[in-house]
Parts: sequence; C-alpha cells; structure tokens
Amino acid sequence: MKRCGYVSIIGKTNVGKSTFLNSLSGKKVSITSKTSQTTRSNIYTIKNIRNTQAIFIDTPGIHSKTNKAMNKILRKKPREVVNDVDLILFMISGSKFDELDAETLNLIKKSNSKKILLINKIDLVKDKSELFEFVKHFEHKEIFDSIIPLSALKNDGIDIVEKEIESLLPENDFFYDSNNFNFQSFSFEISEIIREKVIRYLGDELPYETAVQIESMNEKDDEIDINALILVSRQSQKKIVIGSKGEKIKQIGTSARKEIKEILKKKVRLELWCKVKKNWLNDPVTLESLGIKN
Ligand SMILES: Nc1nc2c(ncn2[C@@H]2O[C@H](COP(=O)(O)OP(=O)(O)OP(=O)(O)O)[C@@H](O)[C@H]2O)c(=O)[nH]1
Ligand SMILES: [Mg+2]
Repeated sequence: MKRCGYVSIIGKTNVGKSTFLNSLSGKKVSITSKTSQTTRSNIYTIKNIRNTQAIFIDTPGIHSKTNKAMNKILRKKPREVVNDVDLILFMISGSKFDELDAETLNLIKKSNSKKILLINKIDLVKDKSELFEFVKHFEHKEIFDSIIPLSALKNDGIDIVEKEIESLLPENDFFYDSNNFNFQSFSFEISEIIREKVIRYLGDELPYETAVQIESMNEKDDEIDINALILVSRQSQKKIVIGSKGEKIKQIGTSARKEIKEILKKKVRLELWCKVKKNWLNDPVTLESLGIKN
C-alpha cells in the first residue's frame, strides 16, 4: 500500500521551519538564518519515506503586520497552503506560546487537514517537565493528531515526525516518479543562496530590507558566470553591504560562490553589485520580479 500527499509547515517566523525541512530532506532546500523573515515564498520539495511520498511546502513565518507591500504578501503565503493540503505541521519554539503563535494556530484550526504540533528547539529547554505540562495543555484542546517535541538543529526527533507523516497521509499512488523534481527555478535557487549570505553577514544591521536579483547567468560545460544585484532601500544601507574597502560584499561573494560551486561542481564566477532602489519593499513590480507575488 502506497501513501502520498501534501504537507505544509506553518508557524511564526524564526521557529525553525526551514531548518526542519532541510534536516528531514537531508539537503539544503530552504535558506535559514538567525534573523526573522528569512523565507519569502512557499518552497516545495519531495521526500520519499519508504512507501510514502510527501510533498512538503515550507512557508514564510507569520510576523507582525506592517504597511509594507512585501509584508502583506508574505503574510498571505501560509494562508495559501492551509486548506488544500493533507497534513499541516504547526511549529512552535520550545514551550513558549505568544500572540503570533496564537494567530497562526487560529489560522490552521479551521482547516480540515490532519495536524501535527511540532515543538522545536527542545535542546534549549532546560526544564523538560515544563514541556510535559505544555504538551498536556495542548492534548486537552484536541486540535492535533499528534504532538512531537524535537530539535531540528540537532536532528533529534525527525525520525518520529517521519513515522507520523507515514501514518497520517492518505492512501495514494506517488504523484511524482522521482524525488529529485525541481519545483523552484535554478536562478531562484542561486539568488536565495546569495541572499542567505547577505542576511548571515549583515543580518543584525539590515534586518530584512535586502533582496537579490539575478541580472544574468551564463552556463557552460565546466563553468558558470553569474551577475547579481543586492537591492537595498537607502544609500546608508549600501555602505553597510559594501563595507569598509568593499570587504563585506567580498565576503558575501566568496561564501556564496563556494556554496554554488559545491552544488554545481563547476567553476563559478560571481559578480555582485549593490544598488539602491528606494521603497522596493512597497513596489509590486520589483516584488514580482523577485518572486514575491500574490
Ligand atoms: N537551538 C536550536 N536552534 C534552532 C533549531 N531549529 C532551528 N534553529 C535556529 O533558529 C533560527 C531560525 O531558523 P529558520 O529555520 O530560519 O526559521 P524559520 O521558521 O524558517 O524562519 P522564517 O523563514 O523567518 O519563518 C536559525 O538560527 C536556526 O539555526 C533547534 O532545534 N534548536
Ligand atoms: Mg524559513
């Protein structure tokens, strides 16, 4: 008997959704960082678990409302994959539960999909009895088919989640022949690798006001030439991205090039430029060109 279905990962920003998806997939599918609002679109990947095929969707984390167009679009993304999926993995961090978690829970509660509560980052919970009380509180609510504490970062508990997914997905033939199907475009993947490095090197200074646009890509048998733009909203931010004597943008480029080279197993020439584009977070045309769209 085979099983197959769609599984969305939904939760507040920064709880570890993308880290979990990468651990479970055994490869890097979605970029991660210690700052909020890292994931900006719904990211799909397939994982075959014995006789079960799960199509996972990582979503941008729920964050506080602002007036920026980008935030409005990002807040809609999880809502797109609440109803038409077979299973929702609702993730929270440790035994903390705040208004944003409550808002996210309200969002998924109405869905008819099966639901698992993933309590992530248990490696940071010192008093495990706290966790026990917390789980008991949720059991009474009868929202979830299962409650699993785990640590995505330490790869602890992922196998239990897999087993639960196997038991909750419906009987179906596999939708995809291969589990190597690429849902995201190649240029999107490259831009995400660069954006991850931008956030990691500058995250605390430039919270989420940067984006990466691929200007050109020229791939040959044994090498690839990439030109990419790092977009910022203000001149002062451009200075931060470039750094003194260009050292920051150089670090970002070196680290991105290394990762792209490892994936493609070919020589990579990467040219990075930083450009000020005022108000890009509010400009639907720029947002759409970055793959951030309704
Ligand atoms: N200690 C600990 N840290 C974790 C764990 N899982 C994820 N993290 C860290 O939490 C931070 C956020 O992880 P992400 O996977 O980017 O979080 P996310 O939920 O995808 O965030 P958004 O894309 O903004 O919604 C990163 O610094 C991760 O390394 C965990 O199990 N334990
Ligand atoms: Mg994420």
